[in-house]
Amino acid sequence: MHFQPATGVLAGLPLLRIEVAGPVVHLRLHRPDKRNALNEALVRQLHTAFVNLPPDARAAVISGEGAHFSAGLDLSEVTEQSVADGVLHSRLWHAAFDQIQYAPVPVVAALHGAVVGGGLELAASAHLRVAEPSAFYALPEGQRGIFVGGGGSARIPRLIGVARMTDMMLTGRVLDADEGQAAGLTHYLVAEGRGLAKALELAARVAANAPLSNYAVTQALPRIADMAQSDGLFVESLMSAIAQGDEAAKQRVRDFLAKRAGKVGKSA
Ligand code: 1HE
Repeated sequence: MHFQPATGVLAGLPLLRIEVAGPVVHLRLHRPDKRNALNEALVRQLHTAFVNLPPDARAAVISGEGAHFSAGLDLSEVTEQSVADGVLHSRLWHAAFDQIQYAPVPVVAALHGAVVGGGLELAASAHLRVAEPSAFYALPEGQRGIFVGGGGSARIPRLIGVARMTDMMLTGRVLDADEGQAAGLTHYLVAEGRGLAKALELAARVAANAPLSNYAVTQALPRIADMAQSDGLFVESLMSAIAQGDEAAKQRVRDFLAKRAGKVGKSA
């Protein structure tokens, strides 16, 4: 894949390095001296980036520069915060991470080193997670006297369950990359140094799907899972009919019937 620096709004976000290769956008957290700790500026820049993805983007990858994905909340910014500021600060994170979860395109996170606190909340807002063996996961909020504020209480239990998250927060338990994979935090565990390449490969594969079908998976699927079954089944029927009615779906089905498309497990 041949990456070029992003242009326009995406080029003016100094705490992110954003590059584009065809339909894939790669956003790299770029605060390695602070272990990609998420200060307010970086959270705002993530929001701006995901609001302004190029119209022809079909998938995005988030990674972290340096030895760690992210050390979470920038603790230097919280010491003097009032209660009211704290609520607004958390809502800012929610806006940014919602923009990732509900982005127009699927998002893959490439994880290595520390994926802790708000860093894990950020990773949980992506749709696919790839880890290297150096990755470790923790929620040190309990030890710091605070609580998750970046959507973690809503998203992380949906990945690993309330019981595991309770353990991580009460005891400070750190999961290594194998434990994170077994618990369901990550989808893929690859060799050290291969995480970004795997994430980009997955993004390219996802980008080749029909966009509306991807949109249904990332937007409708988690919402249906939150609904009562009869409501979910009705929404499924609507989403399915909408996706099926799209020309991209019709063309793909015609291609399969004409033996121009790959069989399951094989490319065309
Ligand atoms: C930071 C932060 C940070 C590093 N805020 N400055 N997150 C945490 O509790 C994790 C705290 N960080 C660590 O445990 C370690 O830094 C790491 C295990 C991630 C990495 O260790 P290491 O040895 O590679 O780096 P370091 O020497 O600890 O840190 C390098 C610099 O980054 C140093 O600054 P310097 O000016 O002395 O060079 C650190 O102070 C700085 N740094 N992490 C601020 N987090 C929306 S609610 C979310 C709530 C949370 O995320 S709570 C979890 C917070």
